[in-house]
Amino acid sequence: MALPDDFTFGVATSAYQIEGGRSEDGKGESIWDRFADNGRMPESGDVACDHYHRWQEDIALMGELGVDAYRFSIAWTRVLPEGRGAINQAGLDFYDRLVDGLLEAGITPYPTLYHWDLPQALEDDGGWTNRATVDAFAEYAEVVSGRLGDRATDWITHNEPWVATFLGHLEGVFAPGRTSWEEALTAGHHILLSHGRAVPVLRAAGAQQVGIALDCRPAFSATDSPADAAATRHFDGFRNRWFFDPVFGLGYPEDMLAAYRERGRFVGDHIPAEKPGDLEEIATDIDFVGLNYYTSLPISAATGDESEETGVPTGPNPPPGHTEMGWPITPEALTGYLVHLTQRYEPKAIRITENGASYSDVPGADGRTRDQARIDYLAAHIAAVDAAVEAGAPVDSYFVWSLMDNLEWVEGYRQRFGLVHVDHATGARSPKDSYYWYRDLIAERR
Ligand code: IFM
Repeated sequence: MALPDDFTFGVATSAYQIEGGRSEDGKGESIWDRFADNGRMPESGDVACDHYHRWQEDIALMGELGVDAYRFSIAWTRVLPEGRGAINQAGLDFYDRLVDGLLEAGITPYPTLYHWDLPQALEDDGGWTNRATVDAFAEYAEVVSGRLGDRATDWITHNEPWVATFLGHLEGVFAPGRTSWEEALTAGHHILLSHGRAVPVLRAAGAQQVGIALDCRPAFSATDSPADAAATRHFDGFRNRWFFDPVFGLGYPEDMLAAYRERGRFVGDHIPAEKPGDLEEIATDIDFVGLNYYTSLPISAATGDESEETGVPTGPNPPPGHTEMGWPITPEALTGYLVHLTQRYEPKAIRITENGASYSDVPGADGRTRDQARIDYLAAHIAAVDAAVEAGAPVDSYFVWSLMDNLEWVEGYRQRFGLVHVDHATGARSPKDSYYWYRDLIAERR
């Protein structure tokens, strides 16, 4: 392997997907609590994996796995139940204990400030469409890093702004369920701006490495036709460049601004939410960019240049070459995309902050979960990262999504991404074959 000796191997989770403890110890309501209450999900995260109570068991599982680092997210409403103002010390205490427990186990904590669970109180005031939420986010960053910044050195501001922006504010299939271009472009801009505003706040509290986790869908043209090539370029702008470009100081892509103007998404030269100085703030210096990678897809004019045709989630036995999310398995595109990011943006470092696969294997009569398909997926993608490093991409970390089976948002609990099986009726955890495979890979490299 070309991966350097100090390469970091980790696992990732997020608060709403694992914690449960919905209203415990003063936690406030988030937009996902409300979304679930409104019947927009098959199951809620009220209990999830009950990590709020079982966190010590989960740290022990990570300790045995031998990971270097654990990426988790903070529930904003545990810390600031109303989004800003009164601080809930009990919520901070939870993350304080978690960080101490991780450090005692020799695992580096990687807190992510925002994995989509906006306080409902802020949503009631307009949420991310309201510029005041940018200030609220900076205050939240200050409160959390003020408590954890003496021990947590590696921080991520946002997880997957594309999802929060477009699934949450344009397609309305994720919380908060808004459905307008104007709101989506405004929300996305404020999310990016809040990233830029939070980075210096985190640094002031002691953070040494700060970045943002951007998701991507590398796209390739389904045919050689000029129409499909144009659709692919537009899709890449919509899905990828709209976030990567401003974070790396290139501003919003000119071709997309022109296309959005032409399609009547906004009037004027800039998206209306953008104020002088915003792009400079968004382009604040970061230490790494996180990349969440799962799949890539062919684009054609016929399938559309703004709809994500990644496939229909299935049950067990997905079509060959697909995971149960319906996503094509395309590790080679990861190598290509890492090289592309390196050339286009020259990041100081790239961290694969998520990569993994959904397969619903469960323990057999002997208690063993034979999830060979997940092992194959992970092995192929780690090899793809290795190839990218060989080609010069500065990738220094890889996090499996996910430590354990959890709430896959609007898919509920049926989609299982974990290295550890979770029986959602009892909360019982049991490591799958992939867990032992990953453990051995890490051990062998050491
Ligand atoms: O479960 C999600 C996670 O919350 C964000 N990235 C993609 C994962 C799988 O869909």
